Amino acid sequence: MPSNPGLRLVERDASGVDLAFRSDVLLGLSQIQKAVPARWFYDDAGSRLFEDITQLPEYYLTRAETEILSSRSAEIADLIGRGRAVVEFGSGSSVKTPLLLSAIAPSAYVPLDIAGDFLRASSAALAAKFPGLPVHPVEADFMRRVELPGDVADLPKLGFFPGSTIGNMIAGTATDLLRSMRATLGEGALLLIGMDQVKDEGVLLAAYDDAEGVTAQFNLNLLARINRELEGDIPLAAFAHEARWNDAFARIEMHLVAREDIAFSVGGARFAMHAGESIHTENSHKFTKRSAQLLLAAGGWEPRARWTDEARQFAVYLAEAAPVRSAP
Ligand code: AVI
Repeated sequence: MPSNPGLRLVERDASGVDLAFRSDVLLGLSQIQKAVPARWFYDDAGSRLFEDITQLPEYYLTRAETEILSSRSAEIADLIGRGRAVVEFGSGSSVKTPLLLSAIAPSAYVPLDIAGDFLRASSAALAAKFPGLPVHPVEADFMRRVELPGDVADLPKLGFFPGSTIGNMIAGTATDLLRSMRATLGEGALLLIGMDQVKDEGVLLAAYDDAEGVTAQFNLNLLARINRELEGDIPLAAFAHEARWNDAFARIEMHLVAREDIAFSVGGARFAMHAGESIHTENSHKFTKRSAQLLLAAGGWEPRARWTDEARQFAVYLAEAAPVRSAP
């Protein structure tokens, strides 16, 4: 295994329990507003459910971003130029990544992901689609600076972070991530990033509470995972999925709301909830032109171009690593 300062191995106890998962859940359930970080949604079942979400009629994000990448590919390619090494933060989508790579003739592709199995499978699929393109998967936690493979060190870089995943972080974490990306990619780098837009509340609520109930299953799978992996006995039927618009923070919040007074245990610890109390499971921030610009600037990136889909629901930004300055 290559030495990599960004690498975070999954630490497990003797019975195979992921220690970070257990500590996040036990700590999160002990707070006054119970909360579990959204990154724990994505076990195998959760990842499959998320794929299903991206196909839902109400979940416009994936379609809108794909529309931008395909309809504006010539302009995007013109601004990026040829020969950059594309560094994708995440394992890569089977549709969006090939769209970008076919448009810009890159010199290499470097997907970064902490989930090694997923990373290897998606890298192999991509290498088969682009014979001749060097593919260097790196198993790493990209929330911190990652040392890229020597083969791409001297190439100009393009970071790619689609899907509006940046919206799943609160402002401080999102800023830290943008700064880590800048440190990973270095001087002269570009970043192509998807950011979902503030829009009609009804459209947003439907996207996170679909008629078929797939998003509800995705949310409830977190409790099923806790029961499976952390010896929990949480009664799933006692919880209802709820999507809320938090206007002060311009974000959709997902909650699991107790339908009745309940008590349960996780990993030997006891918890109780009153009817109506919730576990906060996700934030999905939405951006305006100004708030997106401000966040990118705070993270050390200067926006160079912005594209939206026809219905103006979603935006893709191209930003350039800002020179390090000490004056305002
Ligand atoms: C991965 N992320 C950008 C999705 C979102 O829209 O915030 C996760 C998701 N949660 C519910 N539906 C989709």
